Amino acid sequence: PHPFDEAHSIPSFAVDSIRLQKQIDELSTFSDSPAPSVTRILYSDNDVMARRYIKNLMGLTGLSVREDAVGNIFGRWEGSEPEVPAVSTGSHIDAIPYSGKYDGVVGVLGAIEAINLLKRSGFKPKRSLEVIMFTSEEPTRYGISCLGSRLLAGSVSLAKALRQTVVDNANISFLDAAKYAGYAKNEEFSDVFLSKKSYSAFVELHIEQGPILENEGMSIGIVTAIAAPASIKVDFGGNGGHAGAVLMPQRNDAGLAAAELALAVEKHVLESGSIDTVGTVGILEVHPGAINSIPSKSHIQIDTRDIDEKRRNVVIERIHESAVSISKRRGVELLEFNIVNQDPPALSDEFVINAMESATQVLGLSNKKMISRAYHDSLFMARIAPMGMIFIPCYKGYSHKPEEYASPEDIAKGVKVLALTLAKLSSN
Ligand code: HGY
Ligand code: MN
Ligand code: MN
Ligand code: MN
Repeated sequence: PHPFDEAHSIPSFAVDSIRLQKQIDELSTFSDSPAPSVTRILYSDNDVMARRYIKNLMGLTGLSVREDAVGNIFGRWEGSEPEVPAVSTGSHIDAIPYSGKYDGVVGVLGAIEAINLLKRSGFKPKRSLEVIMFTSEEPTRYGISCLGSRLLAGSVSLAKALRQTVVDNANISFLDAAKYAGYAKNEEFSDVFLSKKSYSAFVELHIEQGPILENEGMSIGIVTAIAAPASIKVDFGGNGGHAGAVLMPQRNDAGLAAAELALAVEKHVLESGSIDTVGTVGILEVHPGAINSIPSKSHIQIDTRDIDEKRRNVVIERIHESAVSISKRRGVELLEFNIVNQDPPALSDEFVINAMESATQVLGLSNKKMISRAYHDSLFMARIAPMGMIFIPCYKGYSHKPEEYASPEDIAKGVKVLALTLAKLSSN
């Protein structure tokens, strides 16, 4: 029998759910917003304390811990053949404002528990196993999604931008923020890049962030592909002025231009011809933001995605055309139309899918193949290693809000599938 069978038949092949839930609850206290919400922004004090918490848990699990220049954290369990490519797993712990305590966290704390479970069951990996906590999966502070995993996957343009131009809206540069948190010592981000042979596989455990598994009563989602995300920043400029004294024909209201573009985003998405195309204007700011002052500037950020890359790119072109025509018609200046990222989708690797599927069968868990509409660090890890994702159900599919919830039982099932998948992938 191969270790895959041995591991799960040992009675100790059980998840310590009490301890894992305690860790999820403790980690959620490192937050800039009051419970039950979680806000944990890149390199903030709470982010730094949460990172220490994770490094401590990795140490207690017997993993050797290293961090790279931007704070991707790696916990390694040396295998019997340490020179062959390792198997890795992981996710993120940063949290967008007023969100929940499971997004990303389940895939970091759950991965550490999966290692503990394999150790308790006497499993010995041939390939080393690495748990990764990725820096800044969320775009909150610098508008760059999956910043840590993008770098690991070798983004030269990002490595350059982080050193030179990236600042947050408090005008703090990425470099200064990274140094504040104890990173970026030698200011060289290209040594974060991983070689394509670093890992033989990468697997991420994550809550579904959608209602399908719960609605269909399925325990596990086996992700076959991750949708193609894109984000755009747009600024309009007008003359502003007195809300009473400037008559309507004399106005070029930057706020109304932004509002019209937001509705145009919805229109172009709905006209794409597919339910799989989505578009969101999650940020819409007007300046100066006074009730009796005509907005002289507006700033909007657009998130649009699709599982079909070409269809998504058509939507981006139409949004750009609308921005130009709105600015002409309203006499407003289009100060910036910046496509921050326009990423391709990623496909999961067949061999990894089979390993996850056989793990669910061995455990007798219902499972469903599905697409991830949310993006994840897996989207970029897929560029340097065969990738797979394991989904667990979450309450009503809620995510990116405090009502986000996954039960200890569902989390335990996900951790066991992850543990068995890691056992199989690190034995071959
Ligand atoms: O937005 C996303 O898809 C991810 O949850 N950050
Ligand atoms: Mn077998
Ligand atoms: Mn998220
Ligand atoms: Mn996430």
